[in-house]
Amino acid sequence: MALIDVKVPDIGDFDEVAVIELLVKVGDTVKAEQSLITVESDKASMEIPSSTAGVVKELKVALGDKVKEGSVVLVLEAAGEAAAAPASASASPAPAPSVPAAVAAPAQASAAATPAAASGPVEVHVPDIGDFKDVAVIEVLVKPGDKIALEQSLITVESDKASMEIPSSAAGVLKELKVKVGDTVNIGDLLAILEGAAPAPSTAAPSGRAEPVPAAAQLLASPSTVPVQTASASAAPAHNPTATAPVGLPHASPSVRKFARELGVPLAEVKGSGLKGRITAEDIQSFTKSVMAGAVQTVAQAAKAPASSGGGSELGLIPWPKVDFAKFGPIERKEMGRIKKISGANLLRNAVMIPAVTNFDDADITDLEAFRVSTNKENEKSGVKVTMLAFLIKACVAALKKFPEFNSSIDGDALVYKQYWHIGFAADTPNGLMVPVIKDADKKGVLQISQEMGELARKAREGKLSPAEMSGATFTISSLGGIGGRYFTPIINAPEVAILGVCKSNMEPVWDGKAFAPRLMLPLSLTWDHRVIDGAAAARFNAYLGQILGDFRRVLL
Ligand code: CAO
Repeated sequence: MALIDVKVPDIGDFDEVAVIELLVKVGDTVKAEQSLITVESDKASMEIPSSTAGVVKELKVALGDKVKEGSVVLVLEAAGEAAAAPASASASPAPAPSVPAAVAAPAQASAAATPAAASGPVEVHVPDIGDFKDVAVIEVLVKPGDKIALEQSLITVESDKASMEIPSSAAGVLKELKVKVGDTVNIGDLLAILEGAAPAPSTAAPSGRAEPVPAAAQLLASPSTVPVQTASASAAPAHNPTATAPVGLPHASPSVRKFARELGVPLAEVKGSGLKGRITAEDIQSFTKSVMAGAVQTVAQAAKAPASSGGGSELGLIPWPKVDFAKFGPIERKEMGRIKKISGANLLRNAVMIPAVTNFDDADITDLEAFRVSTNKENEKSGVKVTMLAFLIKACVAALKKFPEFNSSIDGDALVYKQYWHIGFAADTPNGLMVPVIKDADKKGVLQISQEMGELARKAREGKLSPAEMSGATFTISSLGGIGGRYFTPIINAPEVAILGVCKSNMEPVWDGKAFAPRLMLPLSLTWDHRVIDGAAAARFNAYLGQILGDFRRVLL
């Protein structure tokens, strides 16, 4: 199979056009004359067709690249007859095979102006647009009364492969427009009548035939001539004004694209209100207004927006209510702190993306609490206070070892089972919620964990935690035990798959088979990712955790 460089064919004298769309990718099978890329100048966009059929082996251009005649677009492995074609033929494909003589010959005049006195009315006609017939007017860019500059675009016309703007051949005031959106035009059709106009000296030829136009002027002077022929080459020899825009290419004229680029508007997200869904300059303006007003978020904004400001539109939800609170009473507005903004965005993603379920249970910690209190009494002088949370961390490591999926993470279609047990714990700080991590909790004793926790909690409150001290957790515990409450539904800290919430222990009457006995019960709230864990496993995890907390010697087993 022969490898063929497919090059940009003759696109007239204008060079350095930007690649704005890649229409094929490596591995695609393309037909001869199938469009490969879309390029755009400031006045025209056009598709570059393939000179031959084959399979795309390598793309040689990327979005934003500038190309000109002869630039290699891609490498094709030629199919069938094409492969057998002489190398020389395939090496320089698409020499604008269907370019009519008009293009190969000296360039055409711009929109032809009927000779007239400098101050009298001047007729502006459609210039030579090559072989194309009945090109649809898709946009009218001026209105009567407008002051028109020489070569200012008057209308946009479109074939099925290119759109282009037709410039004025004269300067003056627009008296009358002779076409409207939806009309079809041909060479020589009357476009407009200008008053007080002075036709351009070089474009005065009444028939549209003129002296050669300098290369740089061709695009403006005869926009359709070059791009239409080049763009369509032989791909669309028959004009088809009803053809729809190529899939994936937002339907908009070059000037609208430029306008959108200047404002940073993502064209693909704008709904066109023009003919055949075409995006107009007004659509860009109203999209911009909606974004500014907060009624619409771009995809890029939604991806990086803090949770609190999410409008909900990206999920297809109705917009967040906008209330003028001051109407109902005095208010004070305070910007949210950095940590709140960051954690808010993370919490929203985790709440929305994880199918989370919470199981509630109670653990009898009567004996454990007695042990903790006596240990602290014995260790009073050491300065290290053993906390219930440190015991919980140890107990959780034992449960995670017994139920390894709780210590895993989703990675595409796979589960990653971690062979280390790093436990994060939620810490309430003046700046917001932070989650420091006790690394290798399986290798540490309760005393060491208590000591590290105290240190990390202090750093968290002082805002001195390093990123390393907050990363790598495989499971998290959120304890509200020192504060109160019964149960709650903690949000999983992705990419972890489970989190344990703990509330304040209470002395409760517990039936021991013969009588009610006073027992210190610790409320547990285990939230888990239903993609990884199921309800039975969660119930077993809680039950096992309860057994360990009820008799801590089980940790040794
Ligand atoms: N039941 C009853 N009492 C408890 C308890 C429990 N489950 N857990 C702790 N206590 C007691 C402690 O024994 C301590 O009492 P003493 O002072 O008499 O000894 C007191 O409550 C305070 O404990 P603590 O909060 O200082 O220590 P801790 O180890 O329990 O918690 C830390 C440390 C950093 C986790 C905690 O300070 C904290 O920030 N908790 C909030 C976490 C949070 O905000 N979670 C919600 C996240 S979702 O928004």
